[in-house]
Amino acid sequence: MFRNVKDFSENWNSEVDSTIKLFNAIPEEKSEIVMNAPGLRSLKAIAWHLAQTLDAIGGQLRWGPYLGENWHEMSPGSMLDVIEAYRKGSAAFLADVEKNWTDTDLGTIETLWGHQMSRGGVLAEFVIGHQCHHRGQMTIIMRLNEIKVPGLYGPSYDEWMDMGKTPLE
Ligand code: NI
Repeated sequence: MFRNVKDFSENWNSEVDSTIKLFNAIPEEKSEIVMNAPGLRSLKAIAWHLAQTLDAIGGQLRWGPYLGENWHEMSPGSMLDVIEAYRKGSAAFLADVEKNWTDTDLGTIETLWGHQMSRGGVLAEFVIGHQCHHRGQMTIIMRLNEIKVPGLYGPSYDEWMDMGKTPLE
């Protein structure tokens, strides 16, 4: 969990950069491929889910909305539209947190979809952890569809190859 706003801000900025790096690697023509099981999301659908997540959480905890009042009725459009919406929403969220939240607020106990946890815990698990979870799914779908995967916490296989090095086993 986060106990101070400044630590969250730094971490969030870095996570947003990573998410945009991943979204930017998805070619439009491959963004709507659905893998071979009924009901699975496409890359674009997962990316759009991440753009909407802050407002979905905010709807429960009285934050936002950051994409707009009608965020739940919006549709994603192109990958570039998704990236723009994600960029706008994540920046608006951070501006709200930095302006209106105190370190003490992060200790407030919240109820989110039946889970009780501190607001700093919500930031760690439902804001950042949830995003990492879906990015992991996306990198698998990307790999299986021959889309180059960017490294986020370290070089990806493709980046090792581009550097002319042998990827770690
Ligand atoms: Ni999700």
